[in-house]
Amino acid sequence: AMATSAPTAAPWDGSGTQEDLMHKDQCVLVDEQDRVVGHANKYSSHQFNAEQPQGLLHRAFSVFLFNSQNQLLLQQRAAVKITFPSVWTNTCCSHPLHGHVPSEVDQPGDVADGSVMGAKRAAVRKLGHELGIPATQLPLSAFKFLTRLHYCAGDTHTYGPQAPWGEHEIDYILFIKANVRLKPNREEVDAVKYVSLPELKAMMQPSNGLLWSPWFRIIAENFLDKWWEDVDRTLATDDHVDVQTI
Ligand code: DMA
Ligand code: MN
Repeated sequence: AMATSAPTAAPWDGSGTQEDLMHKDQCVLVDEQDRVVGHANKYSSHQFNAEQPQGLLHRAFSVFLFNSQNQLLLQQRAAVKITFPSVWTNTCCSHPLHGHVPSEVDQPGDVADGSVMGAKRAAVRKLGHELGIPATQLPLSAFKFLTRLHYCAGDTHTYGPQAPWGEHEIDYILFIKANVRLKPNREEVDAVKYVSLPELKAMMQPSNGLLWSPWFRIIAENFLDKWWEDVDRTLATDDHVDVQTI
């Protein structure tokens, strides 16, 4: 059934089933230097098959939202998500989309000066869609862009070694500190939880049996401690900003 939904002519309004969104959302395709090379819907860009064993490299963003006590908001993805269902992960992840006005597609200069307004606009849109956070509580100026990560991971946990889906992305990391109202969308999110760093470490112990997204694991294992150690400094300075390396 997955291959039969036709894209609709209606303007995107954030609604629809997971399968609709797989066809409507137009991801931004990039090369390894993060230069835009085209666009493709979420369905084709995330397909892992003989023709494209690593899918199509595209842009994404990952938001890490902290409350006033510097606790990180985690989400457990909904069981109905087609890619990476039921895993725990950072506050919100998605893709800047092609064809939105104002644009969600950042140009090289937007990365060089750290502004990445396209990624930030996409983040506000998706924090609203997934978690019901009002845009008024998420000023674009409150987001801090840290760096970009390039990673590739098949959804082997859900679908086995021949997973038909996966992620292959250049992921823009965005930090924000804000006290927000939450009204999770059941189509997207099964649970939310604020945690301190020690609480996260305990939660990630394998003996707990919880599942984690591959991108969150990579970030948690390699970067998160130093970014989270002093969140206020991470947000207020460029100490942890790297606009060069991908
Ligand atoms: C994709 O997130 C982005 C990353 C960084 C993994 P997603 O699958 O949650 O996107 P969407 O909710 O738009 O399907
Ligand atoms: Mn993706």
